[in-house]
Amino acid sequence: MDETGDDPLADEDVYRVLGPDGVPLPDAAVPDLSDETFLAIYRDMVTTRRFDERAVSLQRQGRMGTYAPCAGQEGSAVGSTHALRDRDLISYQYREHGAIVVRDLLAEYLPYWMGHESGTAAIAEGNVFPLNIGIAAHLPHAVGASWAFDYRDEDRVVACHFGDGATSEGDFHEAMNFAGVFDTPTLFCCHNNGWAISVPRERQTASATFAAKASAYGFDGVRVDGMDPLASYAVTRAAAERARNADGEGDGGETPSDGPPTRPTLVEFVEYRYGAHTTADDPTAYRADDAVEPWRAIDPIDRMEAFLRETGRIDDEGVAAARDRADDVVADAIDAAEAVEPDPAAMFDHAYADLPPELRRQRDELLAAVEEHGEEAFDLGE
Ligand SMILES: Cc1ncc(C[n+]2csc(CCOP(=O)(O)OP(=O)(O)O)c2C)c(N)n1
Ligand SMILES: [Mg+2]
Repeated sequence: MDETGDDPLADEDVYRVLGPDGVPLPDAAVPDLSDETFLAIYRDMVTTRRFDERAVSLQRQGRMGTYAPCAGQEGSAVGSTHALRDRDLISYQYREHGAIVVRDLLAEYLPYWMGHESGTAAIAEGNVFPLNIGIAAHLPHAVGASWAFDYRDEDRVVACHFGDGATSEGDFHEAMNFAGVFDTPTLFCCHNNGWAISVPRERQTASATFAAKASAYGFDGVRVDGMDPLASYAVTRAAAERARNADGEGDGGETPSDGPPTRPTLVEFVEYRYGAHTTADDPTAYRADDAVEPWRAIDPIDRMEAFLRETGRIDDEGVAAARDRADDVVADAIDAAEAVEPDPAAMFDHAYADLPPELRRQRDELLAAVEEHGEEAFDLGE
């Protein structure tokens, strides 16, 4: 499919549950979920969208650093995370904020984007690895973590999120190969949003699809509409079941699998990034303004809302309540993040167990200057 083209629904090999108008497609298997779970998926997407709007605004006001917007990609992040168990581990790139919303970790996470290391430590408590900016560098670690779960006979899987651009990195291929050979319980969640900054999907790979790459490593690849939260849920759920240790006995991680069914899966979420790559990017430099419109027409939140209305699960009041709730959750997270008192010396804390002499010198110099001039002089307090 031409993901940057006019018709996002043209490809028939993409798994979907909801049509563009939110009505389930003929013969679609709507996941058998409770009303509460359907509503939670909707609410979490609404909260993710609100978070995204506020985060961009905070950056523009100088209250936050560079930020990677996720509008358009809520369906895949939220739908897939609802398909996991709480003890399953999430490892992600930097745009799948919806996973954090589902895990209810916004307040803990936001400080990261404001430059505080505490943001990454806290989310680990919720089984989320720190986000990763070095493209694809987290994939071998995610496979290693899933291998460890298998080795210890823990019934846990790892959902590892990354972009289409990440598939061109060596780390992607090393991780995929290892996962295939050792049958690790890994879900490779590739977010094909059409772009890697200014590089379009057509320049990223000559493969027909990203999902097709899985066959080179001996396991399944599947394409799913990432702007359809229910399809994203269903595909991730099936992949997670395939990854789980069905007989409760790990293979000890020492021997390659002795045949099908293989356990890892590569899931290609076909979707689109509505906004800029980051707040430091200007997409008008490389893509037409109206390229986004066909994708907005299949917006994940609109489709889910239409589905919930159609099936009598939500009405105007319920929609207003979800939006009010999102405003509150995000406002509380921002208040909490802005209340964090940064310790200027903490920036030296996390790279080395023993600080090298030159960094020790810089740390001492900083502390002496803060002592002499006060924190206000460095704009560290507010
Ligand atoms: C190893 C490495 N090389 C280059 C970069 C610069 N960089 C940051 S984001 C990005 C594009 C990644 O695209 P994709 O994986 O499709 O993710 P998306 O941003 O579209 O979500 C690049 C090349 C980086 N962060 N790390
Ligand atoms: Mg991309």
